[in-house]
Amino acid sequence: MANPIERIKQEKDGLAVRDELAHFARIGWETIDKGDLERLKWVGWFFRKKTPGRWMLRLRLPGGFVTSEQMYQLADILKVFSDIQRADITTRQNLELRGVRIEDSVEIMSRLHQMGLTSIQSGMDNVRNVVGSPIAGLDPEELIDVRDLTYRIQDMLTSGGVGNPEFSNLPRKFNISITGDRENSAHAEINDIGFVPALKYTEDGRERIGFNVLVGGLFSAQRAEAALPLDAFVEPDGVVELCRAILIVYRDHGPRDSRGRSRLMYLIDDWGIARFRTEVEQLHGHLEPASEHECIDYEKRDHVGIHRQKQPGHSFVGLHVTLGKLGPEEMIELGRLAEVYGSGEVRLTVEQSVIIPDIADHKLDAFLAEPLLKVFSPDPPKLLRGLVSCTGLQFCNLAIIETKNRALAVVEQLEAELEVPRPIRMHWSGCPNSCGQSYIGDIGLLGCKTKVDGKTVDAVDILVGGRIGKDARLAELFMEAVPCEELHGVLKTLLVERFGAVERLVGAVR
Ligand code: SRM
Ligand code: SF4
Repeated sequence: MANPIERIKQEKDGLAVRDELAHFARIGWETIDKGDLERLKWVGWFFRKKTPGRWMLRLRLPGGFVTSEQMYQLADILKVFSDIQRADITTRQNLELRGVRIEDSVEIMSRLHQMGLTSIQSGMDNVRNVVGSPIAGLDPEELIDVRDLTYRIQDMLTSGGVGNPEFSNLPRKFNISITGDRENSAHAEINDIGFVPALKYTEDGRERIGFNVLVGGLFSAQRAEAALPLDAFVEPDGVVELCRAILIVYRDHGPRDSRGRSRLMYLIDDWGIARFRTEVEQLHGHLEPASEHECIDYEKRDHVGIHRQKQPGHSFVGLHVTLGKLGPEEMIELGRLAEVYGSGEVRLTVEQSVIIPDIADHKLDAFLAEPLLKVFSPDPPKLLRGLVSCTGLQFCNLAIIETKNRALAVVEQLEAELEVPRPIRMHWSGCPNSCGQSYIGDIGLLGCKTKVDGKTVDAVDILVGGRIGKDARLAELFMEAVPCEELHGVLKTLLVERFGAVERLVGAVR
């Protein structure tokens, strides 16, 4: 029996609402029926039950690349159309614009189109924002600059941003990651397809650079699973076609009965990886076996701070954006800094922060003295530096607990009390869906409820031990249903006992 979302899609394809926006803008949010409220996510418009009438608009920014001009224009959309004038950097290197009205959707979409951006197919049963290395083209040690590939994958998925019915009815959401650096900077292992750099050598010793391919990674309320090797090596020119073949196999054969077991990994469970590979080969043609020389050599960095680029005399500087929250004035300022000191480009990271590339040595001191860097620091305190959080109760329809404000309050308190030897990646999610990527945190938190003295209170499951980069592995459950009231004490003990934190001397500064 088809699940309710499958029925909605059978009645009318999600992408159909693309051509009906003027109608929805005219009739207003109160009159839009339930099916269309879901379908509007196919064009990036998310109805928010918490703020009826004020929607969230999720963009697509492959690889997290944004120009200064786009930052100015997006800030202007917030100023003109949003009541709360806020954007959030997401855990997929993307932006969500908050507080916008469907009544203004035609004008907003036209503005997006004019600035070369799209929000198409950014939600529901589509391929989400393609994540990639945020330091592509800058990193002195990268094997492949993946910028062009992130755009080519997106163009294939969305027919150049206008929408592609070929991939608008997948069994479920689908995530793609591609990196050419040696640190797995976009977390291949937690994506449905992950491309990681690898080398092969021909018989005459010539080096071939390409990617090994992982498949089936997912987090959901039911399951958290790292992707499996497909045993395939592909050269850069073959990436787009391999994505297409995998997607067609998933689209045509993926399970659709239950929303809870319809991600790609469930098809791989049903078939086994060997049959899945054979089915992909039947569409794609012969797949070359994976390379033994996979090039994830380092612990992943967060890219915060000053880093030398491959271009002599230039650096990229990573700025920490607390919990990914941006206001229009800050967006304008980021755009201006990128224009004045860099090359007019801002890059977003999966840690919900930003990178300004291409800063010439002679401009670096002046850049570092800019007032915005007091807010978006290149050298934040260690616990704050590793803090990531999903949207949580403030706006999310599925949230069980409030996240961002709570996460910040706990970290500030801990930061005042403890000296930690290194940044600790603390990843918060307001429910078990793990949008805040809790399973890759040193410490991961998943919102839930528990009972204290007969009263239901906010709580978290605590995960520990996620590792990223080389030898990535998912975090494991450490404590269940810890009431948020007790969280400070529990985290403090955990940081001391497992992460080498020590009490600060009274009055000590960091
Ligand atoms: Fe997510 C649903 C926010 C990354 C797993 N996610 C939602 C919704 C749409 C629920 C809703 O309608 O309210 C949330 C919107 C809240 C809002 O107003 O912002 C939401 N997810 C987010 C974001 C914004 C979290 C953040 O603060 O950064 C991230 C947006 C990424 C983007 O730009 O596209 C976000 N979500 C993720 C990730 C992480 C990732 O992609 O690396 C995951 C886990 C990885 C995965 O998908 O395998 C994730 N979100 C989910 C799930 C569970 C999926 C499943 O298979 O069951 C849901 C619930 C669902 O789809 O039914 C969900
Ligand atoms: Fe919402 Fe849960 Fe995702 Fe957080 S993890 S954004 S609360 S669905």
